[in-house]
Amino acid sequence: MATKKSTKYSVCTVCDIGCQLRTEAADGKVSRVIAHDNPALAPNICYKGTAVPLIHNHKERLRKPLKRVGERGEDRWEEISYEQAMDEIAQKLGAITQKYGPESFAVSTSGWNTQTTHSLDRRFMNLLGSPNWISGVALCAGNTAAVNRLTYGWFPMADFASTNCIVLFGHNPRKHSWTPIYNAIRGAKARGAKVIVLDPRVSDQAEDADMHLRLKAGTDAAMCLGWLKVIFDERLYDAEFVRDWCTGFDELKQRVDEYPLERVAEITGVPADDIAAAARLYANADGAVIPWTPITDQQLSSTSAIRLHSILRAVTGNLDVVGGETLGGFSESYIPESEIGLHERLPLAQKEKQLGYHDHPAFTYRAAEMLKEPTEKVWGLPYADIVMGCQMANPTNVFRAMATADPYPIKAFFCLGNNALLSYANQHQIHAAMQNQELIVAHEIFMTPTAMLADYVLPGDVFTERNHIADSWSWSTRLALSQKVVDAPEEASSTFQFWTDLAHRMGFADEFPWTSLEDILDYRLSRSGRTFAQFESETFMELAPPKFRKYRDKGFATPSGKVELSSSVLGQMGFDPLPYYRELPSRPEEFPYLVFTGVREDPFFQTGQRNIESLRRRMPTPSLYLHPSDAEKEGFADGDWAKLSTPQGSVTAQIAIYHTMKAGHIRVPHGWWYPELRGAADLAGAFISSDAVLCSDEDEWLDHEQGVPHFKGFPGKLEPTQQPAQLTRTQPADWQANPAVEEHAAS
Ligand SMILES: Nc1nc2c(c(=O)[nH]1)N[C@H]1C(S)=C(S)[C@@H](COP(=O)(O)OP(=O)(O)OC[C@H]3O[C@@H](n4cnc5c(=O)[nH]c(N)nc54)[C@H](O)[C@@H]3O)O[C@H]1N2
Ligand SMILES: Nc1nc2c(c(=O)[nH]1)N[C@H]1C(S)=C(S)[C@@H](COP(=O)(O)OP(=O)(O)OC[C@H]3O[C@@H](n4cnc5c(=O)[nH]c(N)nc54)[C@H](O)[C@@H]3O)O[C@H]1N2
Ligand code: SF4
Ligand SMILES: [Mo]
Repeated sequence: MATKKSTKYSVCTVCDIGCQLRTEAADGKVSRVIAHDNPALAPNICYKGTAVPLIHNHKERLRKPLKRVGERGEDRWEEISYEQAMDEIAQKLGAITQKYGPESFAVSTSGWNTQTTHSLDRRFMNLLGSPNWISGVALCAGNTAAVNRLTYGWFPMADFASTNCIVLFGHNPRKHSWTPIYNAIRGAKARGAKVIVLDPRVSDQAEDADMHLRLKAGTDAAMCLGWLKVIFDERLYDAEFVRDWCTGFDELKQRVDEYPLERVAEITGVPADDIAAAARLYANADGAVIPWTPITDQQLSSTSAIRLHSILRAVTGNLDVVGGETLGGFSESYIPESEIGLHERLPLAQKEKQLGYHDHPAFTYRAAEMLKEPTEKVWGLPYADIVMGCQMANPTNVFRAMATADPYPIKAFFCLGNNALLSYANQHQIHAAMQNQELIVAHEIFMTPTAMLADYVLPGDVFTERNHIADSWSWSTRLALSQKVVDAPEEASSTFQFWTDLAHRMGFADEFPWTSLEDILDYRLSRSGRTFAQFESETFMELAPPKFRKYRDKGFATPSGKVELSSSVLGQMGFDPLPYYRELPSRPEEFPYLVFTGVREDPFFQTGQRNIESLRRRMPTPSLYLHPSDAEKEGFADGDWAKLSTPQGSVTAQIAIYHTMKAGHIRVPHGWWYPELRGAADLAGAFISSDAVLCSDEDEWLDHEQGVPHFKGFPGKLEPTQQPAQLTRTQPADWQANPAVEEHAAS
């Protein structure tokens, strides 16, 4: 029989950078992922992307809605129909919000993999009355976006194409990790751009950087204050821009004077001369960028560190200029999610109940309300969900409320495309929080540890099964076409469908008029006079031509209309309006190491893909990186099993000795669980090696302003241990025959 083949344009959602590529299908199944046919986009593809047929056609992919029959977390289910599941979910959510108030409903999601939510989650929650939406973006670009707004009203995008200097604070894009950014950095270097890397380790980017400063983990804010000291003392700043467009320069200068280079050298462990040389290289470049980095959004001094990046961009004249960092604004041809979310419909009294609003408000509605007027004046809409992140609840506060009902109960928790149990700090608390729920719904493509804790697990569709136009959640104005190439499993849904069907069952039908994904895409394109079908037939990518120095027309979207070196919003919320460096809490003697999470693993995205055999073969078990001198001191050889403990908890993994590690530091990987242990270990081994077990969410370990946990240098110690008995199963042979899953499938 002849094979029926088709090839479509796709935006890959295996990771969150969204490469544009092409997908082929044969006989109704995704068969191959290949590079884009546009030469500029063709290099943007990695081996996780090419593994998509293995992921989307995987035998363990969820295909039927499941309802819990055993105890919560026991992983015993019955299949039910989608319609039945949605009826029951709506009825239960209605009863819970009736009893405890709408704020007792919380949602955790990420958004880039589910892709087609179109902010209907926020819309539904805002109409229902719940402000308690959290996301992985609270520890990633979303919170960085929110904090950037405090200084100049938007979240800028680095102009890699024209820049002459790139400063990477830890950020380490590689061939198989955020490939488009890796390619953009390579392109800039080939043009002669300089690269400065600040990383305790000799990372891939550090290896061939022009300068590498090996700072102690967690000291980025102090490093930036040192750079500013040099820039101010040597008058390397853009005096005209500072005079005309910045507030608070004198106060900032006074603060910076508290950080002479000797002090900064002492804090960071980097010689003063190197700090000065790097600051000069950055400030003197004709067009320099500090691209977004996750390092500073997961630190004790996170708000200050992110603000300091913003301040460096501004005072060196790199804001909204060619080769610097551009402020994009909303797309004019695609209705932004910020508008669809209907944030103005949530009453202030409900916004004030948002968890985190009072104690850690920087990315909550509290800051958003203060930025509302200037945002509308400059960018045309009052609420800006940049990278989805600017009016979120605080995850730690949410999990605490779920576990303890303090300050009020949260009793319904929905998790969509997010493995929440492993994806925030203090996994034991998240577990207790989930155990204390009356209703948990997971929308997933695989049975994750988080989904195992749910009452209902709904199978999601994947990007090869749906039409979409990907924007970058208002970070840039790029619009990219993603086409459906095969049908989704019959009982699978998109998140668009899920929220629409729930809203229709709960009395909001009028506010959810869109009947299909194509229908809402038509709506979102309507201001540019096109339909999805037209867009699809003529465009694979659209990017509004950049305009520079736009602030000359309407100012910056801050209360003063200027770049606020001293932040009026932080000041009004009762925080230090100026950036500072906060010392780590003192370390108990028995914990001699600084532990940091991260160094993303090439074969996996975050907590995903451990069940994809071709990817897992590249990294069968998790490793703790250690410097040779520390390994010798502790008596470890490469490959030994070790227990890593912090005051918060312990995990087990294998020692990997690297001369590129910084002595005194241990790296713990993020997101490990063992899909092959389903049925053989509690929650598929979710507590054996997961970094979230180690990270504290006690107040002394949280950034003050945002309440984000410190992932970059917390106290730890190592002990030798045996390979956990369960992990002897983590061999490729076992992945083929997984008795737990097969038994389950048979039952
Ligand atoms: N402890 C700790 N927490 C962290 C971090 C850390 O280093 N340590 N890192 C933080 C960072 S930087 C980020 S970006 C976030 C990431 O947080 P998440 O985005 O939640 O990351 P993943 O672990 O990839 O979880 C995504 C889940 O979505 C599912 N999925 C994939 N595609 C689809 C789809 O199309 N539909 C549906 N319904 N589901 C899908 C996957 O199976 C997976 O379980 O985590 C943050 N949290
Ligand atoms: N293959 C693959 N690619 C990915 C991901 C993935 O899971 N897999 N995840 C994606 C996501 S969501 C993100 S957020 C990015 C994250 O990826 P990156 O931005 O590259 O960040 P990490 O890998 O967490 O850490 C990068 C570097 O930070 C250094 N570092 C640790 N602590 C500190 C510190 O306190 N200060 C400084 N300056 N450096 C420090 C580490 O030594 C490490 O070399 O990767 C993206 N790309
Ligand atoms: S870097 Fe790889 S996994 Fe990420 S979007 Fe691109 S192809 Fe997909
Ligand atoms: Mo991230």
